[in-house]
Amino acid sequence: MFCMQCQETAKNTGCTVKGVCGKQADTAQLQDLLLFTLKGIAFAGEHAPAGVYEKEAGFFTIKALFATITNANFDNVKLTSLVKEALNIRESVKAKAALPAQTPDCVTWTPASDAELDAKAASVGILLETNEDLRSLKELITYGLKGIAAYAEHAAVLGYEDDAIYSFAKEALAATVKDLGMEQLIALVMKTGEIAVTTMALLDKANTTSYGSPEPTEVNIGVRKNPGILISGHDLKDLQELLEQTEGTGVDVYTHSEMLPGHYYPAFKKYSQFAGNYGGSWWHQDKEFETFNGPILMTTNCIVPVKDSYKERIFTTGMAGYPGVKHIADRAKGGKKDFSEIIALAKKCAAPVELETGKIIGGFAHGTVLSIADKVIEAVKSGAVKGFIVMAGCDGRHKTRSHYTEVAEKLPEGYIILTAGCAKYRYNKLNLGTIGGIPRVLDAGQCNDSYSLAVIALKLKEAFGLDDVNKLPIYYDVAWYEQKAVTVLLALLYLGVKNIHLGPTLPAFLSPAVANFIVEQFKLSPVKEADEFVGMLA
Ligand code: FSO
Ligand code: SF4
Repeated sequence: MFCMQCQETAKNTGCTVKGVCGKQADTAQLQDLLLFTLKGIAFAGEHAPAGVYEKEAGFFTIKALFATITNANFDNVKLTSLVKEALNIRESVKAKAALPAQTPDCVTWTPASDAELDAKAASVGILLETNEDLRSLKELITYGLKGIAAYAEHAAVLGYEDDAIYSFAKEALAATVKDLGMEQLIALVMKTGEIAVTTMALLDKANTTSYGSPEPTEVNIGVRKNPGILISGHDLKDLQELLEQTEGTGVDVYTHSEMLPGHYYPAFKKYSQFAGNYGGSWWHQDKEFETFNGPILMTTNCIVPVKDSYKERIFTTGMAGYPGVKHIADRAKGGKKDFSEIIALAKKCAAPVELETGKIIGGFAHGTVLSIADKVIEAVKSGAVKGFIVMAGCDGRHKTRSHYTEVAEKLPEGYIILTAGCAKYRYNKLNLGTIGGIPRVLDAGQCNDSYSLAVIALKLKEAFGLDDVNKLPIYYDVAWYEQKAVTVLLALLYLGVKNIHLGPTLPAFLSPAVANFIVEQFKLSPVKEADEFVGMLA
């Protein structure tokens, strides 16, 4: 195996024996094989009439890509079945395509037996591309596309799809098996950023149309006395159906990590059993799932290797999967998922152990912030607010991530943090106070709600009559971990944001030449020491 797609990759170079995330070599290779087959579908799709790829093959592709995101699916049985389904879809697309005489291996390779799957899986990894700069750009596009896929899948579940996203998946995946040069690939990197914006906007529309605009909300971080179900991940439709099905059962529902922003949506506030948020960011789950005592539902990625102590009470659903862990089946067309097994199990469990008490506040997506735009602009003009620091993105285990806590603790007077994603857990319980009634940590929501932060910046640019978003007093100190953060980063670059500080390390998949290009073009820089960063503001 060779995988370097996340920030925690071994020695900041690549995982070669087993993933730092817990992914076994055979699982990593099956994910490589899945990507390989998806490229075959895309290449064939480019030679088929318009519309053959879009919708069915496109939707399958985004689901399959989602399964390959860091910490999403560790289940070889599921990955193998996705590979087989991909091969069938490829054949049906090929049947409608006029293929050129020369086609890449991914278009023609057909296994005679399951044993051939494993052999092939070991030979189609990312090192197949031997030029490190071309590989770097192809992986940058692929990882950006994986995040786009996850966000597009969430939107699609709520009934919002855009064929342009599927067409882009086709273009991007097919490009990785063509003989393209640096310039063409760089153009495709920028297009990845453009489609990332399109996709995050679509998901924003899907979420806010379905559940209302997030509003400022205090979320309890203590516990009640009832047994509870803990829901994690990003899928709001799963949250909706779990809340509907737990009503009146005596079982409470708590959010974990990236599901915290579920509390900000008006539609979920009517559920009295929606009790609060339990614990911190994703990587604390091995301890927090133990003390939670009740069942846990993982709706998307960020599963850490499951411990025996809670293996019997953790469930996956959607594209998440883990060997030996029960999986809640997809909804039948027009139907709902059935969470009755989880609810029945919860009733037999003890209430969660209290980890902390108090409240955290969030719900400052673009709707809320722009509704108080006058107040914000006034505060900037009067000097009460000197600037904003975007500290969005992911959390992770790296020790140097304490940087983000340190920056928050040392935040000079007059500065406000804008956040989204699980990076916020590094400082969202610090009680940093308010400025003229505006909290000093404004949490827009999940990592995809970084879109909200971009909308806020663009609107402020307009309100201040500026011609460049970089002239605003907004500083970017972004943390990344997995591929959705790559998507968010490419979206910000596409929107023209410069001078982003990225940490805790620059991606291993950027070759020196590609890293140089991005640094020069976008003035991106590695994270600074907290004192240096804060000193730059004061
Ligand atoms: Fe965090 Fe995980 Fe949202 Fe990511 S939970 S790390 S960018 O999956 O998705 O922010
Ligand atoms: Fe390593 Fe990250 Fe890949 Fe897991 S996802 S194998 S930790 S690079």
